[in-house]
Amino acid sequence: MEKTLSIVKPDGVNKNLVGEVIKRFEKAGLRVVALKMVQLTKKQAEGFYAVHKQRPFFDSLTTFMCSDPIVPMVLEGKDAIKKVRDIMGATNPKDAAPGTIRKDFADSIESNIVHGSDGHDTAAFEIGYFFNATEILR
Ligand code: FUP
Repeated sequence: MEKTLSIVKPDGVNKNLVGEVIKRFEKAGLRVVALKMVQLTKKQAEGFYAVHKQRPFFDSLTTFMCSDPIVPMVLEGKDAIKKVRDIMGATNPKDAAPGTIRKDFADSIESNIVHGSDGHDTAAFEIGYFFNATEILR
């Protein structure tokens, strides 16, 4: 069993897609083991995306991520990290495969509805960024 972090981003929350995103994960056999709604500060968004600090889109991305509430969640299941990324689709919705969340709902490479951890180390960091041990089902 593997755990990963996903986030319904501000555009997903504003488009009323919280349930749709969770439904797609659950249909794939993933289990929600932690869930909350929060609005990040700019500093918190910058901390979450610290790996992208040098990238040209960093300021715009972190401003977007704190613009409205988000719904972070921990998902558990076999190959959870890869499953979530397959269900999300490519970062740029123009490149995303049919039937993926980003292909179906995203407006742009920045406003792309959903986040998913891209590896074991990032999953551990990102889960810990939003949830403490007592908030995750065991
Ligand atoms: P992903 O793992 O698919 O979310 O993509 P990345 O980790 O490469 O990028 C994180 C976020 O930065 C993306 F979800 C959206 C944003 N981004 C841009 O705004 N512009 C870019 O050119 C690349 C990423």
